[in-house]
Amino acid sequence: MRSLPNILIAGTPGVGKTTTCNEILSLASQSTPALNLKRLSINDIVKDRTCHTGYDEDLQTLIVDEDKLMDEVEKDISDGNGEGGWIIDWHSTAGFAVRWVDLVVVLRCDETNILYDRLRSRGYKDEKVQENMDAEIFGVVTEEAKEAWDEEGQVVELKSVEAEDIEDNAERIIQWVKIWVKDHGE
Ligand code: DAT
Repeated sequence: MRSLPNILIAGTPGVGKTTTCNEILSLASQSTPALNLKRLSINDIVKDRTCHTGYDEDLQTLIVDEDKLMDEVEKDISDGNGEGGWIIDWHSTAGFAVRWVDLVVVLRCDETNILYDRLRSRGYKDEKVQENMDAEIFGVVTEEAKEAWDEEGQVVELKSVEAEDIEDNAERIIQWVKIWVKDHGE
């Protein structure tokens, strides 16, 4: 039984998932009482536990072995009797079992010039920048999430354009966690 919810922070690369997760964890530790939220960085799992089959030079990305990756994710999520509190971030919701996740937050940056600059400053090549820009414009991540999590309110989109959005979003997510805890309390 979970005592804290698991939250998947999803979105196109560059929308601010890592920054938002860090802010959520920082606010969680400052809460009274502190919320024991933990980070599950899927990027780190892919690299550290070799959940990939090689590197795609054109798209400058590791070719993810989704089955292996999801086995690893399930192990971590089930750890400690599945007590929950995982803040998971990944560019996609594909492969995640609906039952693992209580809330999917899709971060969105509809100011394409801003997203373009963020992706460029990472040294991404044209093809990779374009692929990600297209995904963001068409709302691919939200669509995919809504197909899987079909209950009202389980998928929320939050704007992540300006620096203050990071704080606002993290604060909203913390408030949501507190309400979840109250609703699911013993
Ligand atoms: P992601 O983890 O989604 O790939 P990130 O958190 O690494 O994204 O952010 C990429 C860069 O963009 C990083 O330099 C921080 C900046 N950034 C992201 N979201 C932002 C926002 N809402 N306001 C200002 N800067 C932001």
